[in-house]
Amino acid sequence: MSRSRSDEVFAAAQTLMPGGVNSPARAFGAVGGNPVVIDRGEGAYLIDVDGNRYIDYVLSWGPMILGHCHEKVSAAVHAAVDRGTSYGAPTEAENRLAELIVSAMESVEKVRLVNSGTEATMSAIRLARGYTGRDVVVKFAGNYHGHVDSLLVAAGSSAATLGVPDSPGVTSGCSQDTMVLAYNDSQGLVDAFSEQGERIAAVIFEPVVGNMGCVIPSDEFLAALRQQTEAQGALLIVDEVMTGFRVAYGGAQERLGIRGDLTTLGKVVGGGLPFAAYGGRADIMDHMLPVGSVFQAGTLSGNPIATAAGAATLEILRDEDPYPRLEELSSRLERGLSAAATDAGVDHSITRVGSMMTLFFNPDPVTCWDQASRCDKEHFARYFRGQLERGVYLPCSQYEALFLSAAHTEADVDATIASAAAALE
Ligand code: HOZ
Repeated sequence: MSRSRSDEVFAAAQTLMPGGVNSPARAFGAVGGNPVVIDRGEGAYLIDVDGNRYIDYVLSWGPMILGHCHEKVSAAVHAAVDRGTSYGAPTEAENRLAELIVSAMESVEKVRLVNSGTEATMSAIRLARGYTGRDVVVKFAGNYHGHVDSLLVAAGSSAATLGVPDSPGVTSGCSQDTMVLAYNDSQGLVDAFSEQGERIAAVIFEPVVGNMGCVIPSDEFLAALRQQTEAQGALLIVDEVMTGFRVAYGGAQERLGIRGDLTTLGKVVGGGLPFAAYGGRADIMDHMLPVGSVFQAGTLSGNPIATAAGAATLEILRDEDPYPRLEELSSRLERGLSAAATDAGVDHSITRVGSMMTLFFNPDPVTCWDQASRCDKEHFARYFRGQLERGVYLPCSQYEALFLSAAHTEADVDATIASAAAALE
């Protein structure tokens, strides 16, 4: 497969942007070689600037649950563009999307629309601190909540992939009120609350982790999160940027039967446009300015094009309910990948929740960062490159989940399994 044009474009990009990318997750730092430069998306596929076609399991790192260029989403975006691209004033379109979010997610009574997952988590943390009058925030090693200074500590995703889980530039002042615990360690959480409970404003967590690969919380851990925060007057922030409208229409909270005080959303909720949101109990959300006094603002917040894409996407998900089919398709891929790895004699474990999944090059089930960090990353890199050469576009890190879309077919999945078998040999 030739990618000469891709290499040319990327060489130019490196002279213009640090590392040639606008987000380090896209650099192939952990797998070697140059990133593929994309020309366009079509349903479940990406086509690069050399004309090569790939089955896409990155899906823009999650948002494109309907596949690329869904007819109705594209039509909604075109119609919105024709009415103006930004007004910086209230619109009916904001109500429409806010209403969809509030009806989908039981724990969200009021919502604020913003532009990125980072902005959503940053604002939710500020609100939690403003509401409780406390400073400390608990997060879990290997969870990633965007590049918020105070949360860029023991962070997953590209921060872990590229070796900066604690980034330079984050001052000790910013991170001194962040307490890092191990995911799925219920006792650790109980101990932290018994020692520092009165100082803890919030616990933020990924209800299904996607940013150290796909990792599932135990029932015991979920129960401890709710009990400890409730008993000690701290807020539970469920970071559903990756899982919201992805693992179920009502997100991980619906799927796992949990309820947070605040929820952060991004990715699917914006239908592929820069859009995110945070919301939760009305009495907490009303602490935001202009009702309350916690500050957060944004020129492009609730942008009409982004809200059009988001609302169209959610309406399709609500009306067409692709989740049962996504479950079947994803389970077929899980079984096929696992069988291919077993047949090739590769030590592995595989974790899946709905249409997000990770094949870990680790014989043990991965339940926390300690275990995730022990994966054979060299082997992952060889597998990644083998799949890419065969036209399968996977996340370029062992510490990211792959995603399926409603546009994927059984034939795509079977082709992926066949190419995995060849790549794993
Ligand atoms: N949140 C994304 C992956 N976990 C990162 C996407 C990006 O940085 O481009």
